[in-house]
Amino acid sequence: MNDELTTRRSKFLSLVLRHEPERAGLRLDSAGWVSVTDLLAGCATAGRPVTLEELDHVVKTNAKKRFEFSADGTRIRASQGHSVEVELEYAAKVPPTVLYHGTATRFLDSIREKGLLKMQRHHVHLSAETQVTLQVGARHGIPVLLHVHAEAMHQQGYVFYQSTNGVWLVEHVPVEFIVFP
Ligand code: HQG
Repeated sequence: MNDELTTRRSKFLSLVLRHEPERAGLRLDSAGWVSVTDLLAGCATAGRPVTLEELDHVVKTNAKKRFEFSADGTRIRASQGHSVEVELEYAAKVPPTVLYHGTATRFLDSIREKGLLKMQRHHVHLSAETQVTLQVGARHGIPVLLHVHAEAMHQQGYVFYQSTNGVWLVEHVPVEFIVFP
């Protein structure tokens, strides 16, 4: 499968597994899983057919590891990034001292006022590295990297989770824990 087709498949899977499962006639279970068989059938019905081999390829090669199979391989879900109601059941985890958030300069005034908000997602997304994080910011405008004092937040009782694909998740980052450039 060429890169363009893989990206197209991945985008439709993101749409179905995170935001609009009904587009493929599906319902996610409470932890975001759907049966692989139902997904393939649903994609075909939606006019976006995908084979099991293609699905495997997308799951394996996706740079951000957006999707995961269940241990027995019969179910699939998005690892994070949902707008539909799901409980991903990640265990709370102690974060490193500093985590990063990539955003756009045009949001800075609002972030200085309200801290980092989860917006349409279930959590604020943070990362332990800076490269991809800047690209995440660049999706929204001129990118800017914020440092978050995650360990200090943890010590004050904020609960952090880490998704299967390594993204750190937290409900809210109050402004006093953010270092602006
Ligand atoms: C900003 C990608 C104004 C926030 C990535 C961000 C990530 C505020 C935008 C994942 C704000 C929300 C998430 C405030 C936060 N005022 N703006 N108080 N607080 N914002 O897309 O973090 O490709 O929902 O800085 O890898 O950009 O989906 O979040 O710019 O992990 O797999 O509001 O998306 O993964 O935008 O990206 P998003 P994000 P996927």
